[in-house]
Amino acid sequence: MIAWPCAAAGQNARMDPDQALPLLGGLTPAQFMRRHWQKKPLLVRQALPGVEPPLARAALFALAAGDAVESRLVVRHGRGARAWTLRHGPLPRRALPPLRQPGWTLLVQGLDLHLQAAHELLQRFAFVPAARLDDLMLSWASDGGGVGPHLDSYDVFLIQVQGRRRWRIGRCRDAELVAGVPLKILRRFEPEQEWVVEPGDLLYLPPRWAHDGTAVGECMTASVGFRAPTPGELVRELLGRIAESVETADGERPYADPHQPASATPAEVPPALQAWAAAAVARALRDPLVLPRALGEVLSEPKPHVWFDTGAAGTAGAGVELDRRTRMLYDMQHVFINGESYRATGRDARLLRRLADRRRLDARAVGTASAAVRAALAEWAEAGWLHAAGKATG
Ligand SMILES: [Mn+2]
Repeated sequence: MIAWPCAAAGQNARMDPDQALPLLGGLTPAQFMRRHWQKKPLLVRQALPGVEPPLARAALFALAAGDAVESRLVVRHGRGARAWTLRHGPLPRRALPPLRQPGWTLLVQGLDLHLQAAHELLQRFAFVPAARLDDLMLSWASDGGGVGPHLDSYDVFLIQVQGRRRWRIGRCRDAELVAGVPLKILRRFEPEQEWVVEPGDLLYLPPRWAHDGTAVGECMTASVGFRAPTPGELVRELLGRIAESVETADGERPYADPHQPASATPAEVPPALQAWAAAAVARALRDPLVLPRALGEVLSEPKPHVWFDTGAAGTAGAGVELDRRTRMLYDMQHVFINGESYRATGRDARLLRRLADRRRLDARAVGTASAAVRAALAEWAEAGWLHAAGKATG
């Protein structure tokens, strides 16, 4: 049943930006990124011919009943503009309407963390940097189901995996929302284009394109989602990380003011304290590697509620493969894995970058690794962050 037709072809191979892909309707990833990414929509008929849902309806419903995944139920009651209800999971089966009741949708987030097939589908989009890739969501809808016309702040690839869905899309001229509903539904939506998609079809939408998808009979749609940090989120996380390293580095000596004169204006912040604060912040950022290191650690941090199976079998003599939950990134000085950073240079760095890009190393490559790299691989295997190749849990 788990049979993305993509599982074999090109899996874990190096992504060639100049190779035309059926997935992109014959465009190369380079052309797609230039012409469409963050710019304009693209509909590809039969991008993934023969595609099958990564799991059956009953299994999706069962997953939504547990608290391991983030799930939502959206129900439309009749035609009224405000007749929508939203419920967050866990969603036991009895919380879901009958299958024959039209107009409802179940959405399950982060399927790539739970299912190898979903992870592999997400990896088809590795022509976008991993730091930007977020997750694979799967939605099931009864006839007429959808979440209403809306905008997203992120790019999305919508893959029809079962049944048919009518998509209507348009530029957003008016972002005003319908008041008094638990969903963000556009008050005025003027579709410019409309398609009925079938299994295997793919629709790419840039951020802030209005869209409305309605199931034509029951259907399933997979969404490849992206992440784009806002300055507020990112600065908070970066400065939090940097603060931790400052605390351990200089033992936190408090401000001292042996030359403070007696004050006639006690409410005034002492200029010496202002200067000291500015110097402390500048000192924390003085090392030019501090910021890129914190960034890599933040970007490679696993999502909340991600747990690895520790103490797995050793990888001696075998190739290695990253666990599907592992986030591994690098920059010119570091390798980052699941929120931790390592300095790596020369041959070690080349090998670890290859592991990060392709998510696997063959036995020969592991055999040439230095003692330091082999020790790191053993530690990561013990932590459940990688496995002997071919033994990835499915
Ligand atoms: Mn959307």
